[in-house]
Amino acid sequence: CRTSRILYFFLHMKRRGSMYLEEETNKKSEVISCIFSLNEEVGALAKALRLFEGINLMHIESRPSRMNKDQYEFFISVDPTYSQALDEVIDGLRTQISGHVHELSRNKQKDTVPWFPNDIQDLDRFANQILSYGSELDADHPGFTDPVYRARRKEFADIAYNYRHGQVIPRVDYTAEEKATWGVVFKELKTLYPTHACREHNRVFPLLEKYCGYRQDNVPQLEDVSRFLQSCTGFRLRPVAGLLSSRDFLAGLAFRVFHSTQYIRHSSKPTYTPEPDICHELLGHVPLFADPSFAQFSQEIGLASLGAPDEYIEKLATVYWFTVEFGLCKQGSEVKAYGAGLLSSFGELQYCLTEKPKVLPFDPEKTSLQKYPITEYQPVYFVADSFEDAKEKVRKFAATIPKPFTVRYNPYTQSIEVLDNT
Ligand code: HBI
Ligand code: NLE
Ligand code: FE
Repeated sequence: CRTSRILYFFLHMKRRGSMYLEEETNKKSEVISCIFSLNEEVGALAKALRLFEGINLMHIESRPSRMNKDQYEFFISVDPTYSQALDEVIDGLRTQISGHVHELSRNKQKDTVPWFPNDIQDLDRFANQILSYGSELDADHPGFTDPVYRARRKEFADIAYNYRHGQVIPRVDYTAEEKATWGVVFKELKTLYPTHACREHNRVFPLLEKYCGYRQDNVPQLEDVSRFLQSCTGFRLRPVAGLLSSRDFLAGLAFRVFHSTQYIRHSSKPTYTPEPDICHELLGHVPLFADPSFAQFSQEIGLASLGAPDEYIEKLATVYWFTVEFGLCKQGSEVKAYGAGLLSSFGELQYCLTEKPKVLPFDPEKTSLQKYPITEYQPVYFVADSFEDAKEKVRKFAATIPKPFTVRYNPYTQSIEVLDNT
């Protein structure tokens, strides 16, 4: 419908504006706009524009109306300091000029919709928005006092900073020490997967060994894995220097893009690290992104996050944490791990299926409020009945997020379509 095209256009406007101005993500739009239509009557536009005298117009654009071919539509943006005066203009347009007037961006809710990527290439803008800067490790990190490790992390950070969508992910020659760390993690986890991992993970793992170089003595390359994933579910990897904000990270999933670290954990502590690293991404996440049902589940969390208010981003991030990162799942009469944080930690994978942690049924409404530690084993896990069931529940939860529009992903154009709800 017309309104959805208009809103779509409007959101694109904001995006372009913010690209040039380097605005904060959550900054309100800088202009207020309206669209009005006029009959094809000589002098109608001049008459209408007279109403704008004394107002700072910032943009005007015309187009033939698609609804009525005798009409033209005019899109106008004004400097927000003239907000009051625009009320009068709109009144005047409605009463003195016969056209239809549609106000944009005066609705408070629409005005504060946080920016989100509309196109897969927009993800390039996240590259330098890393939370705890790539090589700036926290003081309690095992690599903090190791200058060699820190310098190496900087090399990986530079690959990620310079990466642009569509490029081949640079290959890395892992050092003997790095390969040894991978080897320990790989070997220990492989003995646990048959009994502890969900069946989807176990189904994909042999394919990764066959096609992507998953071996104890080889660290697989992101590019090879990304190509494999694209052929399974359309998911792809892009290198990232470290942690992104929840908002940015979740937005990637809407495009079936997974931001993957490329560095490896410090060799002093191979069986558990609080940070994502290549072991976590390749052994924990990748096998499940190759599963169609799980891929869709992940993308839906991503789509739900686009334009959501901050408090809902936090809730969605928590849902993500207790599913994609630390989820347990019923399979037949057993409970198995499908969360990547479990599938990449030899220690926690064993621990999570013992009697020690508390286990609750997955229910997004409640799960989204659960507090959790990020540097130690989880005290609480949530069990889903199945991916399909989890997806249905997250879908219902997502519908409660207040947004003045709905989104869907167009895989042909790799962009987000925005549909107005009002
Ligand atoms: N950033 N690079 C990266 N990798 C993650 O796994 C990740 C992230 N940012 C936030 C995040 N995970 C989660 O804690 C959720 O907030 C989405
Ligand atoms: N604790 C996990 C591991 O050691 O592989 C990483 C979790 C990242 C969120
Ligand atoms: Fe992860």
